[in-house]
Amino acid sequence: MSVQAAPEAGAVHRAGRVALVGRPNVGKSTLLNRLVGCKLSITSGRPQTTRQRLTGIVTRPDAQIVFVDTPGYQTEYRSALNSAMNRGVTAGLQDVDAVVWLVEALQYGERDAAVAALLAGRRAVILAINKTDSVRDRNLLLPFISRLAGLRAFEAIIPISATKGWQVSELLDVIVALLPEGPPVHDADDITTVNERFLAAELLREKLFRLLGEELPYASTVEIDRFRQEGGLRTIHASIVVDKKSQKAIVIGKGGKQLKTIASQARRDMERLFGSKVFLEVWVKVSRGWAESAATLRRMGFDD
Ligand SMILES: Nc1nc2c(ncn2[C@@H]2O[C@H](COP(=O)(O)OP(=O)(O)OP(=O)(O)O)[C@@H](O)[C@H]2O)c(=O)[nH]1
Ligand SMILES: [Mg+2]
Repeated sequence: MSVQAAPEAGAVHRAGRVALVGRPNVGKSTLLNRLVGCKLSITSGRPQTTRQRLTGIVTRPDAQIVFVDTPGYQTEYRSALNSAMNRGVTAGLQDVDAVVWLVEALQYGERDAAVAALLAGRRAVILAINKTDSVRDRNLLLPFISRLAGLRAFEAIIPISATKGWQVSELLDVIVALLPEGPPVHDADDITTVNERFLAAELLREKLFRLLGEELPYASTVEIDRFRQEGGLRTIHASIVVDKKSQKAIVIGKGGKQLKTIASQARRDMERLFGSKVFLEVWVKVSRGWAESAATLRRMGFDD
């Protein structure tokens, strides 16, 4: 935890909410983690990893920013879950002071254009061109930026790399300048407004996205059945919920090996984030059609 310098007397302090939006897989959650300085939001090489909004708080002497990581905006509706995820993007755009729209360097397509349409008429939009570290021919970057600059008005266009941290502090400075003056709302040590129960479910869900193949991550979710904190130990009972019996067998793996790997990697992440020992028990449950069930989605916290 960093020690915050006391604000100078008479110095301007800014505070506000800022949404991170973009098509799936552009690096919104990676950027949120980079901004906050710890692994808070789950990430994977697969699209649609983030399903529900999550906040990350950045506090510095002159500003406090609440970043809202949103699900990747989708143009295909495959299930009630997908629709709920898109509603989450729209809800995430409400009551924000600025928006950071992420696109991937040299990769502007139809799904990005759908995000542009979503942002039509909005002010205080910053364009962050991410993954510039993977651009081999740097000469291609400038024409790409010029092309995007013609799309709409931007407060700034900043090429960044969320994984390398390139130009992220410059991005932060531009964001801060757009925020209204106001006092900090959260404690300097707070890094999020979501609870640990949600974070624990997410860290376990990340392992499904990272360790399981093909459709399985999309056919599964995680529910926390028990979350207890006693002194320096958190006891967490979680269920991985899948759609079919055959999927349950894959998650468990031969002799339970796969499930063991999933659980131990998730536990390590939880211990790092919570700064305590974690006792994690994981079950696998079959719940047919969970991604289509409004009641199940509501129970999972899709409240919009
Ligand atoms: N090379 C490179 N890869 C990146 C960068 N930022 C993110 N990635 C990778 O892109 C993939 C997607 O990152 P996420 O942060 O999960 O993307 P997201 O936009 O949150 O995705 P959804 O939640 O699915 O919408 C991961 O494999 C990241 O490691 C970057 O700056 N450079
Ligand atoms: Mg994400």
